[in-house]
Amino acid sequence: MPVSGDQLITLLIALAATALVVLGIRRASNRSSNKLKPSDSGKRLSSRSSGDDSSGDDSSDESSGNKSENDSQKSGASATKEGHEESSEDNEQDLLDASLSKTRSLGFVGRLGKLFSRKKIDDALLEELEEVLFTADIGPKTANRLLGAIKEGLSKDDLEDPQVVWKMLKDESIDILTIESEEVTFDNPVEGEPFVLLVLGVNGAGKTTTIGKLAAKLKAEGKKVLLAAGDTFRAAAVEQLEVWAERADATIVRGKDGQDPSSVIFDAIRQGKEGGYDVVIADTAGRLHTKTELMDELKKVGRVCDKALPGCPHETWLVLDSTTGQNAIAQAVHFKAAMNVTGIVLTKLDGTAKGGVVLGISEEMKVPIRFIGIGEQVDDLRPFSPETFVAALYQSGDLSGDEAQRQ
Ligand SMILES: Nc1nc2c(ncn2[C@@H]2O[C@H](COP(=O)(O)OP(=O)(O)OP(=O)(O)O)[C@@H](O)[C@H]2O)c(=O)[nH]1
Ligand SMILES: [Mg+2]
Repeated sequence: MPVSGDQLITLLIALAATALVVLGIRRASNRSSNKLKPSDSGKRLSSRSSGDDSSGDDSSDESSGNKSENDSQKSGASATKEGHEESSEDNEQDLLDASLSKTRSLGFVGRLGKLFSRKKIDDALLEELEEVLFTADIGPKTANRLLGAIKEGLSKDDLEDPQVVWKMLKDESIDILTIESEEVTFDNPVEGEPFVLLVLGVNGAGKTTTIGKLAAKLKAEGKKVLLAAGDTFRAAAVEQLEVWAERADATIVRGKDGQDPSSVIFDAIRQGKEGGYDVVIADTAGRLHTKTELMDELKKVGRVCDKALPGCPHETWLVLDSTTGQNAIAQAVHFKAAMNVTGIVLTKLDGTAKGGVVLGISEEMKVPIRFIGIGEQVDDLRPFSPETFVAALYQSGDLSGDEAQRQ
């Protein structure tokens, strides 16, 4: 059949259009299958994480992805880890700095800072220093020690330099807070037996909250955790621990209301052993009719722990509310006289001006501070480090920049 010129042109146009459509579909399918390649999606992620979000161009996206891959290969995994560690250390310091801001502005460090902002230190200033230290929340024993370090440890020339005196205060504070002790790893040296931690403290100090935070931390480390609801005197106390157990994904052993706390803790330790748990944390009552009754009850708990599993509790921690200032020091002394306290947890350091109480407790008790509570959330429990704490505590008085701040 003869074909006219017009028909030929229409046919060619149709063919060309079909070819274009086929090409377009192929390209599109290539692009989408490329997107699904794991290597490419990895590159995209790494380029995003390096902050290169602005470019919508695929090629530059890829090249920055390759570059960061190569860079990370060059520097190696350890460098990346160090980077993370450094930034998390910075975060920790920032968090603590924020928590202690009231102690620095309104507490004794704030008052000291005002004194030392004067150009020269004279006898009048030393007298004022004495007054600030002795009226602070650190207690007279610690005040004496700090003052003694300044008066006896520094020469006349040293005393004229506020920065030298400030550094002496920091160094002596680190000394006060550094109590030699073995690190607590929450591992029972006896295979197949749980590590048992007994938690004490007056009502409202933050025992249950601390136990919940700690349980979550240990669970995140892969440990099997059992909580013992040993505060059987208040129904609400058991319920509170139950809420935390759920939050931390830990198991809880609870008795009946009014059941003897020792028997609940005994059962929990036994169940901890039989059930292959790594850690048992026992909550206890914070208030009974009298202080003597409370201490007798706690002593009994201690004895029963040893019956359930000889040698335990492996650690006995006293939880103290830092907002109570010197009262916390008095409580610490009282508990230490009755129980073998092996660690302190200081709660509510966020938002208190009485952070200096940490020094008083350490000097008075000579028991290591294990953790500090800086909020009500599950991750607001931090391991205590004297250096980090002192850096945050005395920060505002550092006059010579970063180096001095981090000393
Ligand atoms: N801001 C702040 N609040 C805290 C911290 N730790 C505990 N709390 C709060 O303090 C209050 C008392 O805490 P609990 O854990 O119930 O104290 P407890 O020692 O178990 O008290 P009792 O069961 O009455 O003996 C709660 O409202 C907690 O949320 C902390 O580090 N910071
Ligand atoms: Mg409680």
